[in-house]
Amino acid sequence: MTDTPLLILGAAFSDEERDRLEAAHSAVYAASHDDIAVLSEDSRASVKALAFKGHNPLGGATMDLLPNLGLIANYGVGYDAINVEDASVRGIKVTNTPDVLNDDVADLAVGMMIAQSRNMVEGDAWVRSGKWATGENLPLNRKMSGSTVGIVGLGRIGRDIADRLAAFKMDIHYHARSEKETPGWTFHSDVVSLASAVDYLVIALVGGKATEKYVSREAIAALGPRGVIVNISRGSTIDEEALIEALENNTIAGAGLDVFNDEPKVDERFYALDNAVLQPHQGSGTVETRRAMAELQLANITAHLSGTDLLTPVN
Ligand code: 8YV
Repeated sequence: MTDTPLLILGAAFSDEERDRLEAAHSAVYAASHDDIAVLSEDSRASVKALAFKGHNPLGGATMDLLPNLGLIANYGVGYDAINVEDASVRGIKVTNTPDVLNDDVADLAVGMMIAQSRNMVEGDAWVRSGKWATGENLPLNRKMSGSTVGIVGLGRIGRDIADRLAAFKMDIHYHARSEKETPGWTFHSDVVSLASAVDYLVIALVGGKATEKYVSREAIAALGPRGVIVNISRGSTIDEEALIEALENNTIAGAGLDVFNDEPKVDERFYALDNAVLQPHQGSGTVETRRAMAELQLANITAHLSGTDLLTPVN
């Protein structure tokens, strides 16, 4: 009888992350659903917990290969890749890694806003190309401090972004399911109204079906020619076709984007846009935070396997 209570699923795991999980629990690794399907019945039956990383969909068909699975521990706060409903009906718990990444994601959102407004990408190239040395100055750009920002989704990460921007003396507007206790900040019950009131629109929504194209073509149009869109959530939360068109036609001023539909195969039209700062979904990508996420994932797995309370359950 095999005794490998942990299945590590996802090619996204680094060697170090896999080693740490394997050092804590006897484990078997699979890059994908198909790799699980070819494991012996005995091996599949011994799996009680699954460590998941990545954005490939994980649904009931995979869960059904593992008859004794009790936990799916996600590496990441967003768990839109996991079909939680399928897990719940099978009595499988799901956990994620909230909070430990808020600072990094909020930092990157603000960093992209400044980089876009102050034309930092071109500024860097300007110095390196020697243009500055020959006396040519970078064209003047745009002041960010003191302007108006709209946060779409005032959850934990949205809140951390807003707190940072308040220190930049920005006028904070937001849209959320309900009005929050945030004196001085302006609530909007819909995204179009929010977009029409602000210079910067920062998307901090959860992913998944319910928020698909939540920032619509109409909202992008409402932002207007001085508008800058920043997205650190999921590519799916905005109408990407409308966003590309708006950036190409300069009907908005620019964007700072860490997430895309179909990433990492980013729509190639983005490559030509000099009004957009593009990042490779690296919001949580610091050594410190990725370590904290890995530790929280492992702590949930250990809790499940030792029969104690899960730290961060989502169902
Ligand atoms: C990913 C993220 O988890 O936490 C999230 O929701 O999007 C990221 O931190 C990370 O890219 C690993 O897949």
